[in-house]
Amino acid sequence: MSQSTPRCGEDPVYTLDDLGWTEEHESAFSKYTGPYLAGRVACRQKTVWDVLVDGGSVTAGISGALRKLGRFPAVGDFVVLLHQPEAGTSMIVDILPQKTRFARGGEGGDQVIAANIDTVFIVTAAGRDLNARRIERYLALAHASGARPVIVINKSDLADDPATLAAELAAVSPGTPVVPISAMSGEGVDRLAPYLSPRTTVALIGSSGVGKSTLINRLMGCPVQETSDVRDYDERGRHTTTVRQLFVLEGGALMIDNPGLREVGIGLASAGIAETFPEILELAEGCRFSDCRHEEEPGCAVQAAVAAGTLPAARLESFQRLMRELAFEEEKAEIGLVRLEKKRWKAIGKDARDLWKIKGR
Ligand SMILES: Nc1nc2c(ncn2[C@@H]2O[C@H](COP(=O)(O)OP(=O)(O)OP(=O)(O)O)[C@@H](O)[C@H]2O)c(=O)[nH]1
Ligand SMILES: [Mg+2]
Ligand SMILES: [Zn+2]
Repeated sequence: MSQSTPRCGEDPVYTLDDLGWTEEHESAFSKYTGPYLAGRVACRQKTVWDVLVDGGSVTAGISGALRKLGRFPAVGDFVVLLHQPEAGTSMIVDILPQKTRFARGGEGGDQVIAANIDTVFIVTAAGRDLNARRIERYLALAHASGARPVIVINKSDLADDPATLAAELAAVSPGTPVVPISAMSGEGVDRLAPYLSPRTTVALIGSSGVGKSTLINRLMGCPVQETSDVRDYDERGRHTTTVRQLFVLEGGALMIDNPGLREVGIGLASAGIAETFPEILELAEGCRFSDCRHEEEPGCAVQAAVAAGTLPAARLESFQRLMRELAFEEEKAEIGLVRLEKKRWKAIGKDARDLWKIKGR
């Protein structure tokens, strides 16, 4: 038994029903007879999955067949486990049909990063984070996933007039609920109740530092997630949460905390960079190396623009600072994704527009 989904006090004990199991899952699972268990993925750590099962949780690997097919279970997936208690191990052998999925594009096609989400809380914070264009992109992502979006304006305690902020955002997203709250003080959090009925799954997305984990802690009724303060000089977060994880809230809803920006956010972050530094990305098309970091590489068109005085050096510095923060050890891979994700966002944006047309907006 693992400690994957902590709850204050005793170890959690849930039934499959508590975890959102439905008749569809039951019928898909009915073909398995023998030493099989059903469960829901709470957390993935590279090659090991924490799976909540009836009455506890297990840590499991995946079968060679799934691996070969590139079918890696995502947080929120309902899975079939081959339970081998004598060996003390469990192995995921199947993924049950998904109701919704969050995916990001990649060379090998879509990679599912979270599954079976009913509602997405797009969490933003009063202050610097609040950005209508970013929210539009999060909305497009939510629409593409099949989940229903709700915009949560956190840190409303810091706003002079939270109602005006809410009205502004309501204007960019007709039809999407906008709920100002303070996760810290608890003010307004009860207005989230309509989206938190037992057994429904909510995912939190939003930039680092907006208070996603603080909200989880409040809704859990005790601290399960680490949080840390934002940086004074630009109000950005410190990427405190590093793995995606599903929690069962006090009220019975299931909630997935996500790392801000850096992971779910690869796409979001990259799109944010594309939006914030369009002239640098355009210049970068002229660099000799496609993974040019615009430092000391030969044939760098961005450095050339700085030298020619057409690009302020300070712009390049802030671009590089942001890229360094995003990149960590996966630096090159992630920078390579910028272009890829830019394309993908265009595609998602189009899908979302089509959707809105269908709905007559
Ligand atoms: N004033 C105020 N501060 C808040 C509120 N909610 C969270 N914070 C603070 O914002 C900071 C960041 O909160 P986190 O919960 O760690 O943010 P996060 O979105 O989980 O960030 P990552 O895990 O890095 O993605 C912490 O210092 C919190 O105390 C709020 O409602 N009001
Ligand atoms: Mg967090
Ligand atoms: Zn360059």
